[in-house]
Amino acid sequence: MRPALLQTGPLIPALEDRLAERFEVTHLKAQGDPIDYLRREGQRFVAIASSAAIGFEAALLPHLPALQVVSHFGVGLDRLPVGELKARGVAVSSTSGVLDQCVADAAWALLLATARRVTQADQYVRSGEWARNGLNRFALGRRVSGARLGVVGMGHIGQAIARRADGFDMHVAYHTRNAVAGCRWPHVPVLTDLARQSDFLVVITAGGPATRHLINADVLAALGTRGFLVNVSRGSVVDEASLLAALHSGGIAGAGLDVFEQEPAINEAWRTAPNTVLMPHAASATEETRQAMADLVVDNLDSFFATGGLLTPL
Ligand code: 8YV
Repeated sequence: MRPALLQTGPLIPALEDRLAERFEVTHLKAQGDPIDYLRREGQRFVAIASSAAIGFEAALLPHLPALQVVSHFGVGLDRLPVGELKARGVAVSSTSGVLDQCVADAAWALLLATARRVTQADQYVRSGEWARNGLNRFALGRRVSGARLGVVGMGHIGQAIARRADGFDMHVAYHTRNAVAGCRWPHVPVLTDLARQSDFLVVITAGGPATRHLINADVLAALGTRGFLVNVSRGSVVDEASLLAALHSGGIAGAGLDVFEQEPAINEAWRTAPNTVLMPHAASATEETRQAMADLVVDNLDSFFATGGLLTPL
């Protein structure tokens, strides 16, 4: 009999197919109240396939006494009860390493699109305004090459974002709680100082309680009227009310956002927010990276059940 695996949210079809070849898969979301369901059936499950967007609550764990392994689709751990899983001796893997480059690319897509007003330019052409009024009515963008880039968070993705700035002859600095050993860019211990000295502030720090509203009104004021914010980390890291206020008042120049405090039903106010480019939490959503993530979720499970070890453990 195939081992029982609990899937906590939707995954890409290619991954669901491969899981179904190996496991007897149950979709938790289709079972009504999750605790009621797990009270009855939870003792069967030896594995979980979770995803960074959905995750699951620590309250499920007492009802999963046979759980041995969690293979997580994504790198964000803010919706995963990692401490409780470890305390129960459950092995946990993420898709660390395979999505860094595409998330870094997406940060740059947002940065460039925001500074050079790509979505507004597209609309200017499509609407016929260009033909009617020429280019003079199209508000000028801002120069990226040679500008100052501040990176908040300097893990693998932060470093991939910073490396790309070499091609734009930019001046890079970063903020983390502690300086990252061996990092070639200057560390700025106080976030408002980094914001003050940045034209573009890109946020790629972990989510969770420790970073909640790290980007607040003070940081946005320090970034200033000519500064742009890009967030490819977690919506919780940015105080959206302060960001919306700063965008409407011209307190900052613009923002490129892949993530929001509420997803996918984002605050309605974003629909009319000026100088913003929005993405649907899709920074890692390329064919290549999603395939690599899917493969790694399965390969981690295969490895665990063959050897007891994971390929990319937490
Ligand atoms: C996930 C992400 O792909 O890895 C993460 O933490 O946020 C994304 O890369 C997305 O959440 C799908 O679950």
